[in-house]
Amino acid sequence: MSGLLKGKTIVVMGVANQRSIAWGITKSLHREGANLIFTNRQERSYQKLQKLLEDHHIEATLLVTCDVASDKSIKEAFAEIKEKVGTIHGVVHSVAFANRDELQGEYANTSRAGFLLAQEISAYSLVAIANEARKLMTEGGSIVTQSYLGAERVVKNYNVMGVAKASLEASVRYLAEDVGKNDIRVNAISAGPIRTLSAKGVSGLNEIHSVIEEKAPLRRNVDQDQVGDATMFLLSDLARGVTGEVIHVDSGYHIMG
Ligand code: N5H
Repeated sequence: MSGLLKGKTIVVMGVANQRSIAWGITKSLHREGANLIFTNRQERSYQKLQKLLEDHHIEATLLVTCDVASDKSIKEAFAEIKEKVGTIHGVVHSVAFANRDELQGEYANTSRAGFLLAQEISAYSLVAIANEARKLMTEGGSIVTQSYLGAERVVKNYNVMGVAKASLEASVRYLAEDVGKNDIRVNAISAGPIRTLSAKGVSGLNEIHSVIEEKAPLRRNVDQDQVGDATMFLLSDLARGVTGEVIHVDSGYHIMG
């Protein structure tokens, strides 16, 4: 441990299991000495998280229920954090959802309800969370979300999620302007493809991984730990001059024509 986050309290949203990007991030934040608060959608997910934390000898400051589809739930979660912990210095937003049947075929077939659901969970949630979290960031802060190249380019099958991530990345910029006056930074990591529970069952992942090995400058795929370290950097004071940015952690794949 080099203690880059010593004395900082960070809320991590989106750990489902050991393959979650948010879990890779958790390990990096813990290594650097952060106090960690976790949010989960359902209380029954606590057990899995608690086991992971135990296995890795990580002591959570607090576990809170938070359903990002509900303003009431978001408000209650941050009220509980305020009451039990007080000031926070960071938020990790690693949450997304789209209907599986809309992550294939033509984007043009996206339903109104499916479009709105992807936007609500994957993009609007950052807005609502930033607005609650800022009230607890009385010493300044850093908010980091997770995106993907499909926000910038057409990536086969990503479809409605690509449009939601475009909205998420634009939200990062608008939010950065709003909360910058309170010394709060907002940034995104655009990670290369990683096999997580969320993406389980979606087609075409194997092929995308081999293309990265062949074409990315570093000729290899990225993992949760690499995303964890880059996210840690953005949460730390090393990144104090960085806001409104999208950093690609993708072996350089996005620069290739
Ligand atoms: C081009 C690709 C591959 C195709 C698209 C993948 C999109 C994945 C993201 C969304 C969030 C996945 C999703 O919502 C799946 C759900 O419908 C079903 N899964 C679940 O309900 C599981 C159990 C839970 C845990 O998932 C969630 N989200 O709650 C993109 C890939 C190359 C890169 C990639 C995998 C990007 C990404 O955004 O994750």
